[in-house]
Amino acid sequence: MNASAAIRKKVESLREQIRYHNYRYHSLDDIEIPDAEYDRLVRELQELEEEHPELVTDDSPTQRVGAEPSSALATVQHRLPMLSLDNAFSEDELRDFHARVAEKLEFEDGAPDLRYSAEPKLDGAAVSLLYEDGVLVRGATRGDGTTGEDITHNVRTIQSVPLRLLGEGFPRTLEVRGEVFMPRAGFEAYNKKARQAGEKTFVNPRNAAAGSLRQLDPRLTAERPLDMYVYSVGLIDEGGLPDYHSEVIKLLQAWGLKTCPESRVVNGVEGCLRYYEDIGARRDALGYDIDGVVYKVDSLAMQRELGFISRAPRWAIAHKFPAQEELTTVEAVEFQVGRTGALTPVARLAPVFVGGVTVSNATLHNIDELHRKDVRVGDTVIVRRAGDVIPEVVKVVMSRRPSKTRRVHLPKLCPVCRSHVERIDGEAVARCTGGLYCKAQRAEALKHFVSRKALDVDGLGAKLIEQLVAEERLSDPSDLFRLGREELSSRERMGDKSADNLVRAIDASRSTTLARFLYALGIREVGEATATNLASYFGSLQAIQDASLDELTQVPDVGPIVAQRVRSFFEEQHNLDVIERLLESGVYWAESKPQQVAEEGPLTGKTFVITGTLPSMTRDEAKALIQRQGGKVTGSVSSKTDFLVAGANAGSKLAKAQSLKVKVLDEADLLELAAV
Ligand code: D41
Repeated sequence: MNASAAIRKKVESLREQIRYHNYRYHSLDDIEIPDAEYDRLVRELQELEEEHPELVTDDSPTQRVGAEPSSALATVQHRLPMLSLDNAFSEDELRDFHARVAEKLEFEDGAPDLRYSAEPKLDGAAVSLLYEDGVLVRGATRGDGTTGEDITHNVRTIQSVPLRLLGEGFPRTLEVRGEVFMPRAGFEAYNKKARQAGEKTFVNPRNAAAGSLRQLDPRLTAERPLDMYVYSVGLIDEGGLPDYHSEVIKLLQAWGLKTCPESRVVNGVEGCLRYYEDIGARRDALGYDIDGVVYKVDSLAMQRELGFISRAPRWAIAHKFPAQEELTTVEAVEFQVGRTGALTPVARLAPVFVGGVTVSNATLHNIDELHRKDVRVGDTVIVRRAGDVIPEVVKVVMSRRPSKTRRVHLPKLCPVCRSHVERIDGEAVARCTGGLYCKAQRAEALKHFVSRKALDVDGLGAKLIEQLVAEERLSDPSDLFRLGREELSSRERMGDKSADNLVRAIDASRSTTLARFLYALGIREVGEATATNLASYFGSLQAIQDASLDELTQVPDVGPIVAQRVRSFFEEQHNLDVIERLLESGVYWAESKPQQVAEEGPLTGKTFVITGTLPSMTRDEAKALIQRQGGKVTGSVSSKTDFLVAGANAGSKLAKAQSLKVKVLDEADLLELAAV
């Protein structure tokens, strides 16, 4: 049957896409789509070419699977081709493989106990090492199996590759093959460093390994934490080998080559499947990325008998794990509010099967990460789900970005309660300021509200609070004071007596102190000590509410960040409403006289700012000293500042003071001025 114009067009389009991704992968070391997607493109093209052989051309990517050697590295001809591996994507495909093996070997009983050597399928780069008289003379990439690239200078930098074999008895010429990979810890550490230095990071450990091997400068390769496991013998000359693959592996190990410690001999398909399960369960703990397991018929005589078809041996197969990376599209970017008010951007995705489950949400961690990856609605993205880790967006496929997309911004208002969102300079996390008011934070905030150092309601446990919040019985904290004993005693594990006690405890908690109440509000950074300081300094809630940033920083222990938190809290109308309703419900305390520090002293009338690290006291101690002597301490330098006290590593405040001609003191000057 002749191919239609539509099929010709499809075939050409697939070829173009595959060539493009080959180039990205091999030449640029910068992949755009996950492997599984690339494999599907190739499979689709192979199938179309099988159905329509007249469409096959010499330059089709299927006729040259693998890499084109980079022009800068010398090419190497593999005298014995490096074979490829067939894949099994399911148990059925594995059973089919075994059935073919048993049939070809003329087993009548299906060979239930046939010995296989099983090992993890490392996700790295296939490499050939050539030893002459025990000396490493050449390293080469697999390339397309026939022609690879000379990477001798780079493999020599890998610590686990012996430059000279140990012991004796090895063939005069010995070519071994294996996988070069980057262990996950090394990969993470490398990327962390690169990120800090503002350099390019690797998308995954496999790319890192392949990219590192193709460096022209071995000094660069030497800095990469590469490792290599050897998994087979290629060419040999003047020497023999044992009868079983598993014994060959032991021998290679004895000669100083590194082999995978997880390799095992197993019996029949059932043994293979148990091995697959076991490695699958331990996949995340292995320390390196694998994408499946490889089974090899253990007997070399049987291997010879089985031979190969086209480029793949009939005696080996790769049993793949479900792909951990897939492509999908972003339908929305939303912000989730956590129990502590942190906003986390989340990508809502077109559902996709990845890492063994269907995924429709992926975390973007925080707003910086979102902006770094620049994920937009409508984008095609790579999602990754490895092990039990929450799915994440790895990167955007920029070439597939539709026209007219918009950058996603941090919302100004909390998506749950419409309170203002606050992000303190230099912090990765943005937070809702709604605390007790915000539904997402209510249960957590209420647990804090009733805790021992706050309003101290005895007998109101975390479980009960969560139940009551879920039932919307505590949609406002003041609802606490309207809980009746009937509704409480009707609950599981809550008798009349404990319900009575709880109602009494709630009632008693109305009488409190300003410090406890402030602490109970759950303002970020306002712990018990800070709440106590604020309460005694200002004496009344109203005074704290009315205090400016400058006034707040007068309080011992309160710096600019804490002051900002307090201001943001009281600027939020929702929070004032919550307080109002609590007071209406009968919460009360005795107010006291403000105990503002300013005593008369040598520093009376003078305003100070403190910055940097002082030689013998902390900034808080310096602040206390200034206040004891009648001075005032504020958080930022302005024309009203009289003195800047600067220690080591003073930054922008010092520069500002100099530009405003504010007098700068060191610790000794301060001590002198304070007359101590
Ligand atoms: O871990 C691997 N990636 C791996 C790859 C392995 N453990 N064994 C392998 N065995 C072979 C044969 C059976 C052909 C000796 C392989 C590969 N081949 C292989 N790697 C890349 C292409 C083929």
